[in-house]
Amino acid sequence: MTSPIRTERHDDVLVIISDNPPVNALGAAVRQGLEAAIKEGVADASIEAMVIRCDGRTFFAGADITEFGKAMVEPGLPTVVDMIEASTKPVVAAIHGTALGGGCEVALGCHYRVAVPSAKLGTPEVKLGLLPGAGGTQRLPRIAGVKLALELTAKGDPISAKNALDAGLIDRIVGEDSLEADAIAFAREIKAKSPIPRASEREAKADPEAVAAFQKENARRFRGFDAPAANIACVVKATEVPFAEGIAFERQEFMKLMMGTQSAAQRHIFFAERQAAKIDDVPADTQLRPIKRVGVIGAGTMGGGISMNFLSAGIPVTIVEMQQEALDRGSATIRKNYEATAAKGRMKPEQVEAAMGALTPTLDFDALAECDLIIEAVYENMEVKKEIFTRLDGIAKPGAILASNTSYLDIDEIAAVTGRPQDVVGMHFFSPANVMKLLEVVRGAKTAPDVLATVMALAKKIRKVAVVAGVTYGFIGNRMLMPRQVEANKLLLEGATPEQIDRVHVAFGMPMGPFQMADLAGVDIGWHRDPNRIENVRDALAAEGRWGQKKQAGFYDYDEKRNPTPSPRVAEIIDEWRAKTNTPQHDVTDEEIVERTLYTMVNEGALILEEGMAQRASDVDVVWIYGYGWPVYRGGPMFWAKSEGYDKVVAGLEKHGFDVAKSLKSGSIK
Ligand code: 3H9
Repeated sequence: MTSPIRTERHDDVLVIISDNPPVNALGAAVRQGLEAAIKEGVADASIEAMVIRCDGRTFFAGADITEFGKAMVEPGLPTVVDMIEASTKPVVAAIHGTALGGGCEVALGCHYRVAVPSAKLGTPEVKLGLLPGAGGTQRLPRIAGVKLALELTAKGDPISAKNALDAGLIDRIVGEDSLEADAIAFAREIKAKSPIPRASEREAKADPEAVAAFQKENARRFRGFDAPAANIACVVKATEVPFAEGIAFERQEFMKLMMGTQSAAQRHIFFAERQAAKIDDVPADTQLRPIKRVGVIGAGTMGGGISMNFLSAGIPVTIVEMQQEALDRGSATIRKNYEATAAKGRMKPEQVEAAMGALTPTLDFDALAECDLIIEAVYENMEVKKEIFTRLDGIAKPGAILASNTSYLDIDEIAAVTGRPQDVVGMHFFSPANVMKLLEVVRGAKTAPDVLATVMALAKKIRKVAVVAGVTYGFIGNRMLMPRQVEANKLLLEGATPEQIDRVHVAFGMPMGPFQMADLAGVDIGWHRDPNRIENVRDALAAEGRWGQKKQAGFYDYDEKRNPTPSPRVAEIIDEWRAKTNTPQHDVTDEEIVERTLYTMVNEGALILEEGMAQRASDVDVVWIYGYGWPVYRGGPMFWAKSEGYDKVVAGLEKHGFDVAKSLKSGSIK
């Protein structure tokens, strides 16, 4: 097999080039090639400096994650990085694309770094439940200081070339289209400089105040995760002990994380997210339909949020409403949201104007005729949706994709009112639609493969994680939410409190429990608004005006800052309902809450898979991670069930008399 590493001589400079598509991951062959190339450069008397660069779309994007958990093939990445640093001739990293993780560590092992303006550098290992394990935690604080090292390692977000230059992480920004030539010229400038700067020989200055401030600032973000604390500990260690000792500590912490369940879960999600984009019976090279303009019907919260996704990606949007007032309100909300983003410095004023300039608000339904994709985002009512799709069928251009944002309703029934059911698909965005990353793409019985492929590709463009779901009530996410809701309500009557149930969910790692979620979304949602028809605790709360946070009263009482406290009135209402329904009480344990509200979701997920309503278990996991805030360190409900042990989950379900899905019982979930 030919090596992915080749060398080219430019008189006194040896250029070492990696060509390992798609992202130049540092697999065994790349590491072996790098080792050999450095040896070649050091041994050759005519070579005075070396440049390392990559072909293709990016500099090394990190260690090869597919090798994790398998036997290590020598040389390991730490050895390669040390060897680069130990070179007696200066080595320059020439960076384009993203120098991530092990890729960034290779660059830190080099004596100098140059990058094109569009390049990014980062150590995202923490997002895989890991830490930079090839010397990154020890070299970063030595080169760029403790503060930036903490930001990069414990949060994992990359920084731009400009910021890297300001922080001393790179030495020069070079021409976007002349990386190699500029890197060679740079190598010639520094080749005679002595001594060769080696990160391991520098000192990392302690900054306990910065560490304390960083921990405090990010406590919420890090809650439940093991890896951020390990990253912080390694960076602090760099300021306390000699380099070699720091490296030994880094290795020990890296191995601990690598063997743990959190990293396994986070790596599972990394691949699950990418796998979700693939549709088993739709070839990857399916010809896509061009989407130059998107139409959105409904300028409410959902329609506005959906529109923002496309506007932000530079795709013009025509938004249609029935009343001028609603249209104006919708457009104003979009502007307000963009301006709020700009105020936080995350958007430039001209970008706000560009996005708003691409928005065409109109009352004229016929204006949708020029759109290539039209998304209906009106309220959940089948008759209304059918009427809209009948009208759309009459005006949309041939080949336009007609999508509904319904969260529950039958896409096939909607498609059937059109003469083009092959062009109809569900696009279920999650609220707030401009923020939440999940998109459920609902495949109808007749949805054409190229429609699916186009929507999946578009999802990536608007930075969503898309998952294909079949036509089933609530699709994947909301269908699994239902058993959780039913059981949580029953548990209230049987003796649990909203606080206990929510506490168990938050301790598990969910952003909030079912009752906190009800209060946030609105207890009145789904209520029939008939004060004479009160069928459960929730109706009773709604009938009393306890609609949740917006009324400062729901399952909890709230102060003006929306801090919740347990409500004596809610306890009374629950008591009344216990009496009314003659529900016997017992001591509800936390374990029972887990079994009845979380295991039941797993069971529903298994049924969804058995019915073919999701393609694979990892898709179900992606839905829950990106749509509902399931803790990523538990890898999604199906991964979690597997790591808990299917037997344990089955026993927990059977204990409470649930019918267990066949595939869960036999452990054959895929
Ligand atoms: C590490 O470095 C540990 C060290 O500190 C210590 C070692 C001792 N390995 O995302 P895309 C695949 S940990 C293997 O769709 P994009 C990916 O699965 C690593 N495969 O493209 C996909 O495959 P497929 C730290 C990888 O342009 C294909 O490449 N580094 C790796 O949207 C295309 O990926 C990271 O965590 C990998 N490292 O985004 C960076 N990376 O086509 C992880 C990607 O079969 N990578 N693949 O589905 C990324 O963030 C993005 O892939 C990147 C490109 C931004 C680079």
